[in-house]
Amino acid sequence: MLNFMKIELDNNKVFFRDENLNEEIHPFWLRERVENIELLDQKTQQRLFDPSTMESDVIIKSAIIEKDLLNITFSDGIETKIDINKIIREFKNSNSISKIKEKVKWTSSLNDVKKFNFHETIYESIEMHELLESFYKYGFAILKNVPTHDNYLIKFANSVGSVRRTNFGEHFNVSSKPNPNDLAYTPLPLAPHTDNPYRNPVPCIQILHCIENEVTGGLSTLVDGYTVTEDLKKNFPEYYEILTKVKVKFKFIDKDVILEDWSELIELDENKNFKQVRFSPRLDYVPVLKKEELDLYYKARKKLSDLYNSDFYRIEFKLMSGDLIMMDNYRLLHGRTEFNPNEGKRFLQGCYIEYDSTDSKLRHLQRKFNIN
Ligand SMILES: O=C(O)CCC(=O)C(=O)O
Ligand SMILES: [Fe+2]
Repeated sequence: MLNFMKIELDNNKVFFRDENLNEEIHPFWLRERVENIELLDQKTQQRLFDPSTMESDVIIKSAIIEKDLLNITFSDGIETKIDINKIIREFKNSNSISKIKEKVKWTSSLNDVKKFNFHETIYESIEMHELLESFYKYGFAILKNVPTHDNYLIKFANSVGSVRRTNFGEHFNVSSKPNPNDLAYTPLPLAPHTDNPYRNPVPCIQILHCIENEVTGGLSTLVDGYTVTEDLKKNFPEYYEILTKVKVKFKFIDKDVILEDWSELIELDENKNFKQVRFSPRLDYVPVLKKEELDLYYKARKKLSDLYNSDFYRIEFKLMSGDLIMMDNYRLLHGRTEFNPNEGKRFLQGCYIEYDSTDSKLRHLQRKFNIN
């Protein structure tokens, strides 16, 4: 698509053109993008002038195109060369990683997801790019042989993003303990859920690192909330409709905190596309709606729960000591099967990171390895 678009000149005016489009580019829009050494700090790529203080009535005195460069002289005397591909990319509003981030739907038959092997220099390697690419495709990635000493999880998390601290701490220790403030800290089974739906914003990515696992149960489970959402939309449109409309309250309490947030179980973006799922039936409270509406809501939530809990969508695997899993908490649901703590230790460490720094890491690796 990008290739068909052209920048053309007409009477000292600059146009975006393709077979359906003939749009003049505002001269000031171009003037804001000058990259001359005295106007743009070459290291930071930040402007050394402030366009918000300037009049926007600048015009183009002369313009020519030479290969991929647009040479312009503006009426305020500034002469510049602007990379045409850069402006076309901006016009298309193309995000450098949006293609990589396209989701691949999966169900229990998923079996070809590559697992990665940790080494000390992985963070700046092409493998890390591959890992993040796979993470965005499937919503999770597994790395083996990650050091299990000294909360290494935090070093990992801060090397691919930055840790989002919560009331559970910078990281949390998942093991069966006395007086737990969350069912995660018991040997009970955990049905597929998303974490921290009561937080605003909800932490984007959860990392779980297995330190020890000596029990036969305690298998990790994952479900692709994106696949389930799309299937629900196709097969049960009425249920999809109400679950994307009704906001419910999610609430977490312990002796120090009362966290609350309201959201739909399936949240859509401004284009009505999938944005995020939240599901944690231990913590959700639907408001008092009309009885008929609630009737539909409860049926819809039951269907959603049946789908999330069905064998058809769930993968199950055992995390071994050193295994680290990164999961998209806006897309995937995770859980675990029951285990018997008398069989031995099961100890995971967990933390959260945000998308922005992980996106940044992906762009950085893309630039470093010249990947388009
Ligand atoms: O024990 C597990 O495998 C997962 C526990 C859990 O859901 C969590 O830590 O968020
Ligand atoms: Fe969880």
